[in-house]
Amino acid sequence: MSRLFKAIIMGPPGSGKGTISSRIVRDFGLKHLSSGDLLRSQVSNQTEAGKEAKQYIGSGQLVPDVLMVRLILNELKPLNQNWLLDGFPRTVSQAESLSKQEEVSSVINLDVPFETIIQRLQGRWVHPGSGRVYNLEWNPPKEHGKDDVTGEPLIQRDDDKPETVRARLETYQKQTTPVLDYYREKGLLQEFQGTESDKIWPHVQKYLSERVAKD
Ligand code: G5P
Ligand code: MG
Repeated sequence: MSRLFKAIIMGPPGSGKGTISSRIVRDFGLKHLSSGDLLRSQVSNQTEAGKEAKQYIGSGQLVPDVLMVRLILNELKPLNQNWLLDGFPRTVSQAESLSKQEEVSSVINLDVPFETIIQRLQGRWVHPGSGRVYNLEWNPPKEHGKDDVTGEPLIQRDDDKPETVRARLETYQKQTTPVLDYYREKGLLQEFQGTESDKIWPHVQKYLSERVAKD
C-alpha cells in the first residue's frame, strides 16, 4: 500500500487557508480537517470542549494545547486516506504532539500581508455546516445570505469583529510563527507569498500535483 500524503496548511487568520483548502479538496481529494470549524461545531453543540473553547475563540486567544491536541489527534487517528490539516498546529507544543502520532509529508504556508487580511475578514460570510467561505466583494454567494450548495443561511463569525481580528493577528505573530521555523528546520515548509488567492493557487496546485498521487 502506498504511503498516505499528510499535509498541513498554515498562514495568518484570513490568509485564505479555507479558500485554498477547498480547491485542494476539489482537485486532489484530500480529506480536509479545519481546527477552527471543528471547534465552532463543538461550541454550537455545547459540548464540554465547546464550552471551554468559547471564551478563548471570542477573545482571539488560542484554545489550550491539551484540549486542542486531544480533539485533533482523535480525528486524525482513524483516517486512512490523504489528509489536509488547516489551522493546526498553532504552537510548537502542538507540532511536537502531532509528530508523535503522525508523519507529516508537507507544510504549505500562505504568506499574506496583515493589511490585506483586516479588510477581507469584514466581508466574510460562512456556511457553518460545510465551512464554505464567501466574501461580499470577492466571491459573493449566488443569492445574498444563502449557501450556493444547500441554500442554507450564511452567518458572520463572532471573531471577525475588527478588535478580535487584531488580537488574532497578535496571537499568530507570537505563538504560531515559531511553528513555521519548526517545520522550516525539518525541510517540510513550502512558502507561497501573495495578496490574492487566485494568484497563489496555481503555484500550490503545481506543487501538489508533483507530490500527490492521483487515484
Ligand atoms: P480558525 O478558524 O482556524 P483563522 O483565524 O486561522 O481561524 P480563518 O479566519 O479561518 O483563519 P482562513 O481560513 O485563512 O481564515 O481564510 P479564508 O476564510 O479562506 O479567507 C478569509 C476571507 O477572505 C473569506 O471571506 C474569503 O472569501 C476571502 N478571500 C480569500 N482569498 C481572497 C482574495 O484573494 N481576495 C479577497 N478580496 N478576498 C479573499 O481559528 C479560529 C479560532 O479557533 C481557535 C483560536 O481561538 C482561533 O482564533 N483555534 C485554535 N486554538 C488553539 N490551537 C489551534 N490549533 C486552533 N485552531 C483554531
Ligand atoms: Mg479558516
